[in-house]
Amino acid sequence: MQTDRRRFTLALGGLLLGAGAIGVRAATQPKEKVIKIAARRWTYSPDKLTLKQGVPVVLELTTADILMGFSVPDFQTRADITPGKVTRVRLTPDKVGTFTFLCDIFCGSGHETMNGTITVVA
Ligand SMILES: [Cu+2]
Repeated sequence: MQTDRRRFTLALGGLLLGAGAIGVRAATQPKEKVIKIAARRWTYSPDKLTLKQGVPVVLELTTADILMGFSVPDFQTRADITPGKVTRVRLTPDKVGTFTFLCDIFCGSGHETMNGTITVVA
């Protein structure tokens, strides 16, 4: 009887220690990957990204000249890229494939072809 209770206490202690270790691991997870994208008339650099499905990233968008847009219709994500500012967009791709991102603010004669692709791999 006594032995059983001690064994139970030990097991419970082990569980609590385990839970504590998991908590610490969660708190020290690496930061989200940051990808810088520089826009200018009428390109994005880089214009090809490869991301992993389910892994969140932060896109840091800047523009070298005028107001631009950044839109990824397949992920219902868009933002304005304002001169002099860094615009941060968090994206967690939830499906595999190749998807287009594009400028959705008219910015001049090359606007219609200002785009790039995001390839999401499993
Ligand atoms: Cu544009």
